[in-house]
Amino acid sequence: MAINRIIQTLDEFTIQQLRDFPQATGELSSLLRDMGLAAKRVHVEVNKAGLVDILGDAGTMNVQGEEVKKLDVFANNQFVGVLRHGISCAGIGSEELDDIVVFDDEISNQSKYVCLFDPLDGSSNIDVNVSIGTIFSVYRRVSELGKPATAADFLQPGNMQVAAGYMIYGSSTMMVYATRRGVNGFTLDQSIGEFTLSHPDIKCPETGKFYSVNHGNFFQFEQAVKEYVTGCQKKDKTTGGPYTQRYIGSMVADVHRNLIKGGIFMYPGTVDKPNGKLRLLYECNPFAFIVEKAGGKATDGRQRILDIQPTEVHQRTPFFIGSKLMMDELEGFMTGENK
Ligand code: P6P
Repeated sequence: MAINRIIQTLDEFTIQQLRDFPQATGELSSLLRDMGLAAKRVHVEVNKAGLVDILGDAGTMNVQGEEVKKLDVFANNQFVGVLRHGISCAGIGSEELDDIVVFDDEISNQSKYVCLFDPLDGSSNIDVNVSIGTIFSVYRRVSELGKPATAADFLQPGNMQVAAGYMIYGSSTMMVYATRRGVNGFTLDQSIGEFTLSHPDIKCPETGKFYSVNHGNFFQFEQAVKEYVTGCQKKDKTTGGPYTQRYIGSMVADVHRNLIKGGIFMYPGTVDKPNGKLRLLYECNPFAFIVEKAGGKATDGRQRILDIQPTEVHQRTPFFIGSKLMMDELEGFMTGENK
């Protein structure tokens, strides 16, 4: 029996979206395709990383006589490059760069969007072959088209995102992104070099069995967080515990698993780092947008992540994200109801 399996590539999918929204200019679709192109280039290098001895370590020359860059610098250059030379982005903010980069050329100044990204999150895991990822966030500019982008374009609350996504470079390479129309996942088919739709209309299960947190920080958490984390480990009327603890130490891998299978990921504030470790603009906001579009929730422990008004590009926030019912359980502890 012939298998009628229509393989839709990322390009075909984004163009199809345009057919459904004739009034769209195509700039956002073009930006998403640009991100996919950069991700394919990063995929190639990340998958060679285990062969560093052949390529030479970062800072040395490879067989082509090119300087071998640290992979996160390489990844950053790929994403900056495709966006700078595209038609859809007026500027970027990156975890790798101290300040925003305004492209300020005639075409870019006419572009409607700006983009923030962490080009290679978890890169310290590369040399032990743990999945890593790219995380990105897209905003419509608030500054005047035709002129250079401004800082205000980048310091918008997460609820103003028009799209957000991530790539995970793991057992397979995937690109998952959300727009106001929902969340879709694409897996890189290396036989044709294209991202193909593999996870249409992703929904986060209302509850799950996984809780993800770095237990090494437990005694630094505030009391309510300690009580919730303890509640995750036992049969307790206030949680659906005992849950299974899964924490890879690579945010994209941990959040991706919990998005698909259900669960909660936490990076709480600690005594040493009251605002936690994770960055609001290019780590927490994108994932909060994606998980909320999939039916989950994301807070800083007290307020919705997407409602936080940013004040600077690299600011950090405590971060709790995942299945709705598990997030509601946590909220019960944070408000004192689940005493
Ligand atoms: P810790 C990776 O360095 C990262 O930014 C996230 O990907 C990950 O979730 C977190 O840090 C892990 O931090 O302190 O638990 O090692």
